[in-house]
Amino acid sequence: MPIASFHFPKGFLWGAATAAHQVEGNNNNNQWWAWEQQEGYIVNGEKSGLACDWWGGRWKEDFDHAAQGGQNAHRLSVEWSRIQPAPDRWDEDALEHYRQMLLGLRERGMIPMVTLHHFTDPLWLDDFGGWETEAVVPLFEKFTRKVVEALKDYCSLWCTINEPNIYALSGYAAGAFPPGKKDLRLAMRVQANMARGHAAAYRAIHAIQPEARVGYALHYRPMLAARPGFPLDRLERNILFNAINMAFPTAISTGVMRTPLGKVRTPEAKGTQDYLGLNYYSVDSVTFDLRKPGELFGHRFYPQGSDLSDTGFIANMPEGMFATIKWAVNSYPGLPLIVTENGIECADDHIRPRYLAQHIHQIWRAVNFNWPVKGYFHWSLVDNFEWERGWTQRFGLWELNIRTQARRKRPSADLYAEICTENGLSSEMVQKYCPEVFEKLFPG
Ligand code: IFM
Repeated sequence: MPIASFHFPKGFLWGAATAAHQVEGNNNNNQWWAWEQQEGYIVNGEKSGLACDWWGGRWKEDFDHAAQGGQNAHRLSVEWSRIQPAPDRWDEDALEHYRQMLLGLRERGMIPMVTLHHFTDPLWLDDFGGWETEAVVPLFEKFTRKVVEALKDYCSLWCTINEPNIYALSGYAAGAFPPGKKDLRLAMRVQANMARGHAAAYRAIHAIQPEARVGYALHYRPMLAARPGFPLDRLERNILFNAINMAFPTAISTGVMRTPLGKVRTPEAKGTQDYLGLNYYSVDSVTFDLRKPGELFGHRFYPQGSDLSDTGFIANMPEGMFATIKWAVNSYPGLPLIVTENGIECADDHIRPRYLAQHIHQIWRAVNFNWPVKGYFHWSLVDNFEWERGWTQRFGLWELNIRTQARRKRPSADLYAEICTENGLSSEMVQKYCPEVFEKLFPG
């Protein structure tokens, strides 16, 4: 058996990612909570409820687990509706709560990365149109200023908006997220306003904290034409690829958002990124499908025989991680990259160890080309509320019993702890946790 290891550069960030609404519990003043109370939107009618009870203090236990597992960073988000419960009111206690959490990370030797917007909006914002109008831009900037002033002593790594493409497309084109609209033109307008909000936040953060590093997290989906010899599949692949992956990044890099419905000017957004956050999960196969006008005539699926997660939501396709990083390097030469999310849902942990090892291996390949990947945040630290899929998806390194709030460590948590502690992945680890992929990673 070869004895080898894939080492990462000194100072590489190893952590997990979480989001306020998914872990805090009782976040009852935002649009997602309201959506959950209505019938028919969430699988099995499930609700976020107490979530992982972080607001009740259980973040301490979870941060202990992360720190004991060798993680040196953690990505979390703050909840706008807690901090600004009404347009004319700030909740200083909520800000103090977040200060304690960031201090808690620092005390445990972990660098905080704070996301300002992760899918949720205060109800008051939602009431007058959320991100549908440009009026949101100064409001988001004001919120950002308040948060950064309050937390700047503990955090200098900021993510303005998580997955603006998913927020806009799921809420305004597919209708699976609130407000459940199906209007592609509106989805593009929402994304443009998010680019403007991001730009305003970027400048506000730098004005308060010149040394800050500010970016956003893009959900990037590599795509393949299902039948490469069939021109309509190739065309469709390009249409969906551009619609899903490219609108927001073009707004930020060029100041012009390129969408399937035309261009939108966002000049203020040009150049507003100090790093790019990449959320990578899987690769889609695409066919042209006349029956799907609402999805721009495209059907996305995983090919037969894919290594699928419990509910088929994610296929283990590690080469897509390398492709994602390569796309970012080619698109934005020299821009630092952070893998801000990557993970798989699996309650009994039979697939996660190989998913983890194979994806870390692909990141190592990228790092070996001297590509500037600075960190990796696993989604997620502990099972949490998975939006329209409720509690049916278990993404945690740690299992959560929703009824008792008890946590139980999955074997993947031990594997990830060894990776974080060693700053690399070794053949012994693969042999111990996922021998089934040993030959793939260490060909004899
Ligand atoms: O849980 C989500 C997260 O909120 C955003 N990125 C994808 C994750 C898994 O679906």
